[in-house]
Amino acid sequence: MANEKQIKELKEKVAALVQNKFGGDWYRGFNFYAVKNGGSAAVEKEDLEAMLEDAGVGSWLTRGAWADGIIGELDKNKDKSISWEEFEALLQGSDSGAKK
Ligand SMILES: [Ca+2]
Repeated sequence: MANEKQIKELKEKVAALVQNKFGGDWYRGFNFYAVKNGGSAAVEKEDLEAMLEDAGVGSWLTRGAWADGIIGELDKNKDKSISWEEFEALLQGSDSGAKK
């Protein structure tokens, strides 16, 4: 998908969103978006696009591609949505996570 720099930017922006909107609680943030469309316990493409929009990632033109790329990276069981367990992998990657 995206290159290292873009992924770093993505993580920083999403981390800032979680910090500002959910007091740094990733699980709460995840659930907020997971139930947004349709109410499943997983984040689907639409939910992810809403999250990216709130985080200020990409534009209306590029956000769909971002969402596809992120789902491609994180969706281990290939059900086209991201469970909390799958999402956690993003937080544990290299230098991201709850710290800023
Ligand atoms: Ca999945």
